[in-house]
Amino acid sequence: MAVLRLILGDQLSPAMSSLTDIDRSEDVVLMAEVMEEASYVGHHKKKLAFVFSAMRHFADELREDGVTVRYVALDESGNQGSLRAEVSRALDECGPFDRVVVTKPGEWRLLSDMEDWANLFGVPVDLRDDDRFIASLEEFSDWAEGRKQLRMEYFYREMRRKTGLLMEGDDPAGGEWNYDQENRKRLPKSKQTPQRWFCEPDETTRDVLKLVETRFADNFGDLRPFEFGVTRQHAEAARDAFLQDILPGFGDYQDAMARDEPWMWHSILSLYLNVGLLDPLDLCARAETAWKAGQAPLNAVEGFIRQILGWREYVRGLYWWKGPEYGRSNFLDAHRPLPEFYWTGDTDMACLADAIGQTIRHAYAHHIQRLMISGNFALLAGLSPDEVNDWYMRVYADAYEWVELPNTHGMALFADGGVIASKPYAASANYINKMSDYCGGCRYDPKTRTGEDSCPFNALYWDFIFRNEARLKDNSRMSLVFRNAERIDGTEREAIQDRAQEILSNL
Ligand code: FAD
Ligand code: DLZ
Ligand code: SF4
Repeated sequence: MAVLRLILGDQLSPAMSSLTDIDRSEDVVLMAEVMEEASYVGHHKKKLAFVFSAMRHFADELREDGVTVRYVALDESGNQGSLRAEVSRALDECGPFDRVVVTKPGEWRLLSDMEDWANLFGVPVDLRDDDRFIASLEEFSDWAEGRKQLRMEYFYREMRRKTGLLMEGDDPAGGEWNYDQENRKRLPKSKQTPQRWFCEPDETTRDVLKLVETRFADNFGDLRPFEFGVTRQHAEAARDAFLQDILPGFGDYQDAMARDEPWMWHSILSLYLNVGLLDPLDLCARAETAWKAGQAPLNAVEGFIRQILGWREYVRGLYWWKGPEYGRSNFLDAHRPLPEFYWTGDTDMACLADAIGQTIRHAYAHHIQRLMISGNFALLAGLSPDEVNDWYMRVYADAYEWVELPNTHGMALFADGGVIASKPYAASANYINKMSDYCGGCRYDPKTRTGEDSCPFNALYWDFIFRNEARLKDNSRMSLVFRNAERIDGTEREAIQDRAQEILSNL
């Protein structure tokens, strides 16, 4: 008998486990734009347009391949508003079906809902593993089980061995596993950033833009200009342009930031990877080929592959391994509400204004901006992890909880007490000044920590260290910081704390 197969908005790949055994003569694929998914967080307008348009194009791709697709658009009359209710309606209206097949979603929220569907509908629901990742969840838990520390670097080495990527026999290519020391250059004044691949909206995207404009007018962010690709061909064109022109500089400027330079040498491919328009292993293999062909240096290619084969796989494994409780910890007891400028970019702090401004415009900030600007400020100011997680879920086009939560909760906020990071990524203006040109044009002085012109990151940094001494003192990686803190005499300490209080109360 026929099977109803549900495809979610971030499952846009013909190789989904839910499609492998499809019978084109009788099965139906259901895809539905629903308010529940569009509003469980208030997504950036560009993310909504990207997901809906990519879903519509993927439905066409399946139809061209002979698949029967039932596509429910958001503004279609009769839209039931949730995936659950749309599955129920499809069972009634297009059946009979002897079962529902779906690949597991990328969030605990939706997975626990789906686990009730068989009872609710009275038909078996086959929830299949998502095998678009390089490591299975079993492989991750086998690796993680019993370990005292879950450092990404060791997981990454396992992944290199498993895939053979950048390996010479049993050894890493070039003799080192990690070339990060070579990847910390500041952007020289004379250096031009490369041109990027962007795309004009087609008719389908134009319809979606009108829909988002009317139905989500109050959501965060600018909708236009809308320049993301929305099909597999687009994603592949963006990938090829990156591999050819930009990958060679990826390593050198991986940690650099510059005003009005949102992209630097980053790939802008996470949104395509996360919805299934690109395959992570294939992308890594293509980067390796570029190195073998002499088109990109090893430090760039290793750095890029590590982000995908290492970080992306690691955070996904960790999200599922730690369970739904992971996001509830608050190790640093941080409760301050998110300041208004996170929504508007309206602040005199030039680094934050730049990172948040481009987030509003592009639904994008690169990793160092997310970690060391908006994330670092949230950490130092003791912002509530719930509010910060919610912000990161709302503002980026690539945000899905399996990848957002470990990065924000664990890496940026240290709210998990050190599951992911061996110490908090706390930094003063010194780091930002070293890695960017932000401070040059800022109203604040990056060199001072007290006084009304002193950079807020400085007083907040030391206040963070003083305030969290009891929690962090036993961390051996913090010992140098605490030795430096001891050298700050009582009067100076008081002045720093007063300045921090002043900044915090003006937030
Ligand atoms: P590049 O710098 O070109 O990196 C190449 C690819 O590696 C990315 O496309 C991405 O797939 C992967 N990658 C790189 N770093 C990470 C990482 N730390 N974790 C997982 N994958 C990584 N990434 C998301 O995809 N979605 C999120 O919601 C998200 N939230 C984040 C929140 C915070 C606080 C931080 C610090 C990082 C977050 N990241 C998230 C990771 C990273 O910042 C983005 O993947 C990256 O900025 C996307 O831009 P890009 O494609 O140009 O990446
Ligand atoms: C992100 C998103 C949005 C905005 N809308 C839809 C939708 O209308 N229908 C759908 O099937 N999926 C959507 N998605 C993606 C889901 O939210 C995503 O599958 C889950 O969060 C699990 O990762
Ligand atoms: Fe940011 Fe401080 Fe530098 Fe201004 S001085 S750009 S606030 S780090």
